[in-house]
Amino acid sequence: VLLGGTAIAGGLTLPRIAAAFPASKGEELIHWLDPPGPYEDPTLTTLLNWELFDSWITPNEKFFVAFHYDAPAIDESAHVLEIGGLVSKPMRMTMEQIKKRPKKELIFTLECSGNDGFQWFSGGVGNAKWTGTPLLPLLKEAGIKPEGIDVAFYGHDRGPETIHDVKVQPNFARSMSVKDATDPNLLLCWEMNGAPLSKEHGFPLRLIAPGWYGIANVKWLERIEVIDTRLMNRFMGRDYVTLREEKRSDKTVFTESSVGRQRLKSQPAKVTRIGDDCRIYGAAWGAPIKAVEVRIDQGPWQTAQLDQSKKEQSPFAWRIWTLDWPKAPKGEHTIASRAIDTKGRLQPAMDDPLIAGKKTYWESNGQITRKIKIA
Ligand SMILES: Nc1nc2c(c(=O)[nH]1)N[C@H]1C(S)=C(S)[C@@H](COP(=O)(O)O)O[C@H]1N2
Ligand SMILES: [Mo]
Repeated sequence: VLLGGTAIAGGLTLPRIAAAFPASKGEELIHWLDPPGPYEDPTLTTLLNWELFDSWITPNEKFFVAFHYDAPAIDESAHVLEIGGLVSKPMRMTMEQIKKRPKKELIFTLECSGNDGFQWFSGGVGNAKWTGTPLLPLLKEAGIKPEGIDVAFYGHDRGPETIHDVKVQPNFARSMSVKDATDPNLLLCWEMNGAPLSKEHGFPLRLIAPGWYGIANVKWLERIEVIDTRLMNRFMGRDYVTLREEKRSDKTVFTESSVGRQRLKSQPAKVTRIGDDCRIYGAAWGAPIKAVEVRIDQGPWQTAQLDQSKKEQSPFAWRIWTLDWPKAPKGEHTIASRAIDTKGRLQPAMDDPLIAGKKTYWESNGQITRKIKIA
């Protein structure tokens, strides 16, 4: 019996599903043969364990944390957000004033741009409901002057940097063009999944920039400054730079671009079984998802089933997918996935020039292949 392209007959033990979670009764996890290695970076913590992936929303205590200097302890009652630089009306706002503004909720899958750039770095991604107030009306009140071309967002955190032999202690900062910074989806956020932001996730205030890699989502936000050049600090122009070798007719050129917008990606999260029937679970994000395809060993690309639960879909959130694998043969197998967005673009293969020619570890959105053994 073929139902919507998935072979599900009465004899199979895994029930057909509209929503991936919760698990069906009796489903057992099969561990991957290639788990990520132990963390090698103390500034990245709580990475998501994909084998335990069981909810669309990532609970706060399972949401990865990334920082570059430290996580400052900020007194909310003393915290002030400044909006300055090339604006007609510079502003200073207390948290109390900010929280009185119109509230907006948004579900956004935030991924660290280094995620999957190293064998040990997996699970630097999570999906949360962020609550705050839209940035755009504030920028309109402040009035960006016509000569402003970039909007810089400064965090409270700072640390030592050496730039051309000069030792300084700059604050963390990122910027966006005026066009990108005035996108109505940007939020000044103080709640994550209904709870106040934790110290690690940016208490008392952070920027949430849906559609952008983690780095753009400035935590411990204390100053927004409109400038007439582009901010070219460590997080825009030095460290967070993707270097690619590319072909231009008969020449090879090197391109260096600032890490910015999220890229289309998918991840095979885990495999479960009931008897001989297996189910592969995963997530896809980085762009509105049209489809996900899964390849077992060297077989054909099969269309995965996207989670149909209406409550678990949102334009900036990941989409959960499953592929049923009835009567999975015993032995070792590889499982790969690729996402296709609503514009028809395909997540690149590892040998696609975009990925193969990439020299730095940022923006590793190539197709991920995992290994498993069915006993
Ligand atoms: N002020 C500040 N904001 C920051 C960072 C930082 O070091 N300082 N790290 C960025 C990076 S690299 C990522 S991936 C995200 C991680 O957000 P999370 O810790 O809430 O998951 O925060 C971003 N915002
Ligand atoms: Mo990151």
